[in-house]
Amino acid sequence: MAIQTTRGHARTADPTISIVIPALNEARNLERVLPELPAVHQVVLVDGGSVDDTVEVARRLMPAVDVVQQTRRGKGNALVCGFAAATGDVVVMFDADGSADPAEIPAFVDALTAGADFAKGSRFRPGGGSHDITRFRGLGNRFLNIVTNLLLRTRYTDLCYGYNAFWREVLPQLALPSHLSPVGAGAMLWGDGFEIETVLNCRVVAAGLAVTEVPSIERSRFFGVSNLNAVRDGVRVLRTILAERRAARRGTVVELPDSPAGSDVRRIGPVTVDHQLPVLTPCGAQDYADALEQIA
Ligand SMILES: Nc1nc2c(ncn2[C@@H]2O[C@H](COP(=O)(O)OP(=O)(O)O)[C@@H](O)[C@H]2O)c(=O)[nH]1
Ligand SMILES: [Mg+2]
Repeated sequence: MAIQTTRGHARTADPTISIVIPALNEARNLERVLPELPAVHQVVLVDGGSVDDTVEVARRLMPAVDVVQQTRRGKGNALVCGFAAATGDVVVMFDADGSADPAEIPAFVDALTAGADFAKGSRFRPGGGSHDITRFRGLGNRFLNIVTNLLLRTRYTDLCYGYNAFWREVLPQLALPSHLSPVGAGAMLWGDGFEIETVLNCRVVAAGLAVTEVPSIERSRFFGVSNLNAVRDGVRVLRTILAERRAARRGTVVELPDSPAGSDVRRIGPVTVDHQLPVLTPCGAQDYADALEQIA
């Protein structure tokens, strides 16, 4: 059955699904995570040059898995590489460490078939939660979330969360940094790091896409420790919000009425997306101070 979206596209009510899994040294976790996954059209594992058996474990447990080597550094670049390899109607962003519960995948897909372009996981909506986030990261996330909502006039409840799903056809509208763009050894482009989630959240709004938040309970990582550095990556996220807002302001922001009560869909657009975001240079306390000054 085809469902008609507000944008006029015919979308299937029974989409094929690509699960994209960024993984950096997650062999032990994949031993548990991969067997939990439902049967889907495609699973893409994006390896970040792991020095453990991440790739071997994935191939052994899931012979049909598509393994992709990322082209630069960082989770964002890994995801972009995975998106480029995805062939399903719907892409599900799925962490390799056990924190994403595969039982929630149908809720994300339901949100998309119900009309959303982007189904955004939220640990802070009723029904959501987290067994993984630290108090410090929780506070930082809340602060960044408030800044985003103020500057971009959004109503997100969980800015920095990696469990999301979207119709693959919206990817061109997000103008993510190409997986093919060359940079110097070890360098990163804007969006290559953990700020990718913020880039996505800002760009779906700038592109006027329909977003539905899906309550999600984040489980604890099974083994190992997070690759995220709360201060360094928090600063990257803050800089991202400011840059994305500058880009969005160059376009015309038209706020359309909210969707029917309860559906939690909001549209803002049309806004042009800035394709000229700078290469992200290393940043420290001074950048943080500068960024705060810009907000003030
Ligand atoms: N390929 C790849 N995966 C990464 C990279 N950084 C993080 N990941 C993966 O992204 C997911 C989330 O990372 P994690 O370290 O758990 O961060 P957290 O969930 O924000 O604490 C995990 O599956 C990681 O293995 C990277 O640079 N490359
Ligand atoms: Mg994690």
